[in-house]
Amino acid sequence: MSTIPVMPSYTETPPSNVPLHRPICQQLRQHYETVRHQHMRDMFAQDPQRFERFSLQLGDLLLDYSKNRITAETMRLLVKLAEEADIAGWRDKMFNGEKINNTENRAVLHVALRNLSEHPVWVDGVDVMPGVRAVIDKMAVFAGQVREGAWRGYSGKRITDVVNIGIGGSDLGPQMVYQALKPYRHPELKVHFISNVDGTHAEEILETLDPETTLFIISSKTFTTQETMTNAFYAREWFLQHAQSACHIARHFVAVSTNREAVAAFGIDVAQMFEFWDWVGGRYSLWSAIGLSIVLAIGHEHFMALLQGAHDMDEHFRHAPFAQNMPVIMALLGIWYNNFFGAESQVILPYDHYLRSLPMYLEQADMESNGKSVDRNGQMVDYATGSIVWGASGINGQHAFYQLIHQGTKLIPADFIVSMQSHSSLQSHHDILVANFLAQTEALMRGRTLAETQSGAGEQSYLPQKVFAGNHPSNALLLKRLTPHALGMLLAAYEHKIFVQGIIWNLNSFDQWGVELGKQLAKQILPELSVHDAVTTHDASTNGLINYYHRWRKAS
Ligand code: G6Q
Repeated sequence: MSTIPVMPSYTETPPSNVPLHRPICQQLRQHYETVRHQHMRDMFAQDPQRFERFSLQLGDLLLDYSKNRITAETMRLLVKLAEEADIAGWRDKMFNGEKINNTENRAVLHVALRNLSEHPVWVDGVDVMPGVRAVIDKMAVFAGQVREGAWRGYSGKRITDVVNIGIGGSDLGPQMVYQALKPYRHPELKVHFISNVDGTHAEEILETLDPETTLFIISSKTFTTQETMTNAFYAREWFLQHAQSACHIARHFVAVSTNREAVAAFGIDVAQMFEFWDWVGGRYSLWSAIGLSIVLAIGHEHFMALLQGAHDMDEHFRHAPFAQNMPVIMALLGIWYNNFFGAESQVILPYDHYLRSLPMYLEQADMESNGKSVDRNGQMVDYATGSIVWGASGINGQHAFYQLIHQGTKLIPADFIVSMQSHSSLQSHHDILVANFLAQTEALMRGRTLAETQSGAGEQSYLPQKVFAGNHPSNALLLKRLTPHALGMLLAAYEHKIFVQGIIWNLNSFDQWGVELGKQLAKQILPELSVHDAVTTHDASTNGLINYYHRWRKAS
């Protein structure tokens, strides 16, 4: 039974490096006191095997975590922390379909969506795998027809454009994967994504499209999300203005949802609905029918390779010992900085143009999952939980925000994600890209001492400004090539990293009550925007802003 949490006073400094209450944390804290004074430059000098010791290769994915402020003892203690938190037990509960999302009484089974083994997965005594396979088959058949031109628009023309209308988890994943796997796309089928309820988003996209050759996917788990439904109704209206008859909707609108009734009420035949289930969380749903736009773009076989990559990572996560377990290691390093060094954020730096949306995707995956201050038992936590996750294309960031990572006052652990082989034929461009990634991780780790600065060719003035302390931690995640399989592995590694951290922090990573309040208030405020009289029912600021909007709304 949950108890009412004691609300924290936000005038106090929020928890940053308050230790976790696990027995091993006492030792970890003592250990931290020695490690915090050590410089990675010296650690590398003392141990020529450091790269071999602290790197892990899994298929076409290499994790080098040697440029972290850790020793062998750090990893030993952190692995004990994972054991004490019973990561293995919770992991098994997840894979076995137990309802670990306690506040919504749901299983958490995105892993079942990519379970390419023969093993059943049970939820409430029912094996979910036949249903999962049936939807994959249905997507394959439909996507095949559209891609081959067998599925035609109402006037007989082939489909050239697909528009995914969805938001949050029903948008960010498919959009990121569509961008990442550009080289695998069908040459004559473009996918567009409408998420924003700012009307310019829908207008800008639709004005470039021909209703006779456009297919809409309305992607919404609930089929009630205000932004998505507003855009979906607008798209239907736009389409009907041209097509004139509602009987043509069947060739141009399909739905991805768990809500049959709402899909039917919208006017889409449920035979054209691609189903998924309440045990798939929105931000974990790209592997489900929410990935329909991906299947249309890259085809069934490449989609299966994406699932296979994720499944391979799932198997690794399930079976590898913690000390050689990629997601577990990534999670423990995050805990080390978050809960012992007091780091507040983590930066994601892809060195691959096609992965430029990955930071945004991981922002949601991580922060919506672990951005919580009440634990799974309803108690207020007194330690730091989810990090602020941010980032952008690494090479562009070098010319923008890296200054703060190198010489600011914050400790910001970085994940560098790099493809060894480019999809571009411009090898010399790629060499420059890789050289920059290497230079940055080396510079972050080594820094530049006063002596090195003095002996440099540059001016001898302003030496304090030119010295770099270094000792900034980073991981390097190297993909041999950005293929569907490698992308599947990478994304699943991050998902499990988030899971492990959530367990260590004793959180339910799979609910998101924090997003509900804003949604409810927006629904209350909406009718107030079009009334004639001044609004007085809110606080002075909100009233003032609503009434200011009234003025300009009338004027426009
Ligand atoms: C994800 C979140 C959220 C959700 C969107 C869209 O985990 O719950 O981002 O995906 O709010 O919801 P619908 O798919 O129900 O429209």
